Amino acid sequence: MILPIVTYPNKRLKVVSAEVKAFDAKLHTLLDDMYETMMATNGIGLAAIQVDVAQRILIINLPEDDEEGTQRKENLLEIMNPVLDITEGSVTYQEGCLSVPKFYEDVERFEKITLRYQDRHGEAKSLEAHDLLSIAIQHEIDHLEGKLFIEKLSYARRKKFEKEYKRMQKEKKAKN
Ligand code: QAP
Ligand code: CO
Repeated sequence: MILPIVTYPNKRLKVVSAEVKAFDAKLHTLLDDMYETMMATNGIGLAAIQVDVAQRILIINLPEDDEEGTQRKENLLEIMNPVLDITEGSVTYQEGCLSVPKFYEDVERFEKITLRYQDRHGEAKSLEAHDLLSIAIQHEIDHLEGKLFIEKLSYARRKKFEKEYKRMQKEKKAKN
């Protein structure tokens, strides 16, 4: 089932998500629905709070490195209760977010991270990530803390964003 995406400035996005404790059929249905929702909206990463579930759940499905940039389900990462262990370096990448549609801006992140988490069965896992995967994980972990990438912008860029975003919302309203 495709779920509605919560978009900025909805205050639900500011909620700090709670630890996942039940690794049951309900969680699995949510993970499947999140995947379907992400695919339907052309996303590469999604946190549960973006579909209004305040639990520490995120999924990531990066496109292949080939020309088509196909997303393969076997590359899907399902991450519950993530903890960053080691962080290194810094990179800047032009980020977007399904909850902030049609807006992209440069954000600085750690280049390399080491992560502990649980899979859909509650099994402990760990992962070393760099490049786009590292960026995506950090972006999604921020959602679990109620943070959006636009909060990382400079004051001037944030103001420019607010102005553009408001104008876009007005245009959308006029069309409806
Ligand atoms: C987070 O972002 C991310 O504005 C996932 O109109 C960001 O999937 C991971 C999207 C940067 C890695 C690097 C955004 C789709 C998707 C939009 C997304 C839009 C349609 C964003
Ligand atoms: Co996001």
